[in-house]
Amino acid sequence: MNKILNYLLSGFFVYIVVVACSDSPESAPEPDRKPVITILGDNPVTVALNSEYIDAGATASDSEEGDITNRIVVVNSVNTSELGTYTVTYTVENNIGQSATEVRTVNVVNNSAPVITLEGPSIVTVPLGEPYVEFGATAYDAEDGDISANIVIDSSGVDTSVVGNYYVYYNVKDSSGIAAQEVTRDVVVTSTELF
Ligand SMILES: [Ca+2]
Ligand SMILES: [Ca+2]
Repeated sequence: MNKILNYLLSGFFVYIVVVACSDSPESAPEPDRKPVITILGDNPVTVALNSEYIDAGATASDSEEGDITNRIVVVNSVNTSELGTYTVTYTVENNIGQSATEVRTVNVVNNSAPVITLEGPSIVTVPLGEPYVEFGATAYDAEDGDISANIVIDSSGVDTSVVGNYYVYYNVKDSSGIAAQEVTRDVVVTSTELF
């Protein structure tokens, strides 16, 4: 009996919440929603003084209009020749004039970026069906020294069961959060057929 009462009460409660939360009880059309910007890469991001700042960009979508990334307007104030904190501002507007804005913070610091060096050849040929064997890489940072152990190797795109050209990506950051320029290795999977 208590169970049934509880059940009825909880149902009633849910009903009250639903009614209280819905500002348009009659099935009015969903209001057109604002676009949404998604910043790619780190935010905030730390870059070395006098280095080249390459912005990782952003994407924009609108629930009614889909992908509107190509309409993003970027204002990039980053000056890597001067220490400081800068911003990259992304703004997008949808077809009915609703806009969205996101801001990335970029810290330019007096600290150098690490450098990645590949071990082994930069182009590796793998016979179809054979495993890809990783040669590895080393990373050196002027402030931190050898940070090879921190390299993140992404070979997830390599499929040696299909003939083709693939890439392995090598990335590392120093203790200040400064990323090395990404290094790639080309993996060529070739057919073993003989003619
Ligand atoms: Ca919309
Ligand atoms: Ca460093």
